[in-house]
Amino acid sequence: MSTPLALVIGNKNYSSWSMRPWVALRAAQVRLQERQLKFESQDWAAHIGKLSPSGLVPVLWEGEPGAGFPTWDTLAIIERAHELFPAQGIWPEEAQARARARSICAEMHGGFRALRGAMPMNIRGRYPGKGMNPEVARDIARVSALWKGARRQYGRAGPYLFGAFSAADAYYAPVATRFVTYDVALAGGAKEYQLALLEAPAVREWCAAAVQETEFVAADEPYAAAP
Ligand SMILES: N[C@@H](CCC(=O)N[C@@H](CS)C(=O)NCC(=O)O)C(=O)O
Repeated sequence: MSTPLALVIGNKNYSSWSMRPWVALRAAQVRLQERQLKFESQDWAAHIGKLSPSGLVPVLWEGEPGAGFPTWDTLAIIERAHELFPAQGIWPEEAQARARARSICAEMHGGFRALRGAMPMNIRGRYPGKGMNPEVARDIARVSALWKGARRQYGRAGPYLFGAFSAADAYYAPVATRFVTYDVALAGGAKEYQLALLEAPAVREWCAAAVQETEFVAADEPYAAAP
């Protein structure tokens, strides 16, 4: 029997970094336990030190969470999962497509700060028009161009960036939900791709759980007063 895997995640409504590997591994049919630590909870305070070397989520554990082998930070988790399950399509199969997918994930990982700062992920929230400014508009234009470019060049075999669902789609799933939350208008191919991404089964599953969560985390809610 192979080593069981567990992913430590935060709130499904707010934690975009948790969403990415969860969706990537779910879409790749990787069997995975989930250990959720809600932000600002006693559970978080009591367990984050043992469950996360960096003090952040997500963390992938091979074996018992807190005792097995941890991999932390989203891109490292995706790469580790790809090494463990090389045939599961976590990255595109063709070498240049795989390189391009890694580029666009790395660009998300280190960039789009204006968009991420002004439009934090909040799957259940609806704040049309909030957060828009010239820097955010530039980030949105770049996301849109990047989506359309990957679709045009690599996406012929399916509805996703590289045809079949891959880690690149998981990386942009929290962006697709932000565009709903803040009612960001997209045109043509970018809109089509956003809708396909939101309909992907793993993305739907995460979002369905996210909208059930009721915790209010002020740090992730710049446009709402605490209830
Ligand atoms: N670069 C990290 C970022 C992880 C991150 O910032 N996680 C946030 C949640 S989305 C977190 O753990 N926040 C808790 C805190 O700052 O105390 C990754 O890719 O996993």
